[in-house]
Amino acid sequence: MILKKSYRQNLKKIFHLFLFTLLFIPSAIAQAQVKTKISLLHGSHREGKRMDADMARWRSYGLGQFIHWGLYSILGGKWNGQQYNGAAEWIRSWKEIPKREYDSLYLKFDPKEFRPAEWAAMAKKMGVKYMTITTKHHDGFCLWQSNFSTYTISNSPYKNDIIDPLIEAYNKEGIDVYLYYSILDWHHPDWRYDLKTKEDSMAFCRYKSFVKNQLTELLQKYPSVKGFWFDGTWDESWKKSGAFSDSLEQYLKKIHPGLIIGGRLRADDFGNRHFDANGEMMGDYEQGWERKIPKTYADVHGNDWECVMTIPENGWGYSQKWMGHWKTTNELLEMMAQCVSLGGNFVVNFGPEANGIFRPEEIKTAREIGEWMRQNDDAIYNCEYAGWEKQDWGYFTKKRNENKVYMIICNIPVSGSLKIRSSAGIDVAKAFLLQSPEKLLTMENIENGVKFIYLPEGLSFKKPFVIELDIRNAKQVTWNK
Ligand code: JFZ
Repeated sequence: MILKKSYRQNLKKIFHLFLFTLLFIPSAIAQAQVKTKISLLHGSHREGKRMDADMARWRSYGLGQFIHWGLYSILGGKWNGQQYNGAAEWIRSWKEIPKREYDSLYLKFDPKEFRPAEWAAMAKKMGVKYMTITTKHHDGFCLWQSNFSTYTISNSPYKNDIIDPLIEAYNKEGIDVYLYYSILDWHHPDWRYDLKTKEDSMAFCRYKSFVKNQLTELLQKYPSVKGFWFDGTWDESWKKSGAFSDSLEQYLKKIHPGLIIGGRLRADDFGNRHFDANGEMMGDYEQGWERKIPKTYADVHGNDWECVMTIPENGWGYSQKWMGHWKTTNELLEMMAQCVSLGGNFVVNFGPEANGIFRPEEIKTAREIGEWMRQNDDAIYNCEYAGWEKQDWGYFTKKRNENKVYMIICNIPVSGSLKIRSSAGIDVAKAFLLQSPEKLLTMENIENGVKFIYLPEGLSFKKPFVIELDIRNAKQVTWNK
């Protein structure tokens, strides 16, 4: 009898345990899966955006200028009369070109027409708020007088530092300067693509010290720089150096508080780049939007970001022949509107000739963008994602901390009426063309938040144009960010 009873009890226990397993274990596993984060020593170190004043300034720029200038500018995409089909600044990697000959080009770098004040004046007129210049591209040639290399401007016929007067001229115009620096270095004897042998690791160790020395030197020489734009970080050697790049970033920020570094410098413990193994962005802003623009706000995952764009199809350094489609000013303006509407900055690249002169197409583009900016920059500077549903006519931007939403219109519907749908709780008090604030536009309410805004008849536009919406009831509303 006793035996039988305990047997029954045991059965009951087993049954309960079975039930428990059935009911709770799967949900426990699911919960654990949601919560489990891979523990990383060198992943992202911050949740959400950087909220300090330097980053707020970066966020307000809207428009920037990129400059690619170096030994490749001498060749302009051609070698021995043959056209290189890749990006002009990559020509050294072409099998047609003997490396020793490319590496001797510094003996010809003598930009007699280089006038930093004119470069800065052009940029100022274009309306850019920040500029990024190649201090050292993949070919390894340094445009500044570095004490850690002989392959620098000091040993060219020009001799003078390029970076110093450029920073001075741009800063004088109120434009912030950032330094492009390629980790990948085709010239340096200690650069390695991968670390396969002990010798590789030793050489790369020396290379890492060289990088640290050069970056320290740049910050010491040019204390007004706001950040670095790192590139050439895709090779195995660097991907295996996550601990180093992490400590390097922290060190640079320590010696230069406020420094801004994008997500293209580091690799995590497993060699992931841009985003760590948990999908978190490394660095201060997402640096992967290269010649492409996100389509929706969800695509930027709540991060700060910047898009860098070429005017020709591809190619950043000067090319005698611009390949593919050349973007028109209107196309670039629309791209800028799209970027700002999704909370990013838009950066247009320039590739001056080796003598220091910009090609006529670039001068024209800069002038035309500047003409547009002079009339419409309210909709660009210090603007953010509005949180309103995108409409076919163009892009919404919102002035940070103000009750102003802008419509940047790139396509006018044949009806002449522009549909808007504001966020819940937000109403539009008035709408007017930025160019004529005294003439209010007619609005028609359709349903909750949906309105039509009517354009005056007979208007015709050859460029994107802006309507300002003064919004109300904004105080009760949390912006959808
Ligand atoms: C790099 C360089 O190789 C190029 O010469 C230029 O300087 C450009 C701005 O940066 O090219 C890249 C880098 C990253 C991507 C594409 C091209 N990317 O993330 O897709």
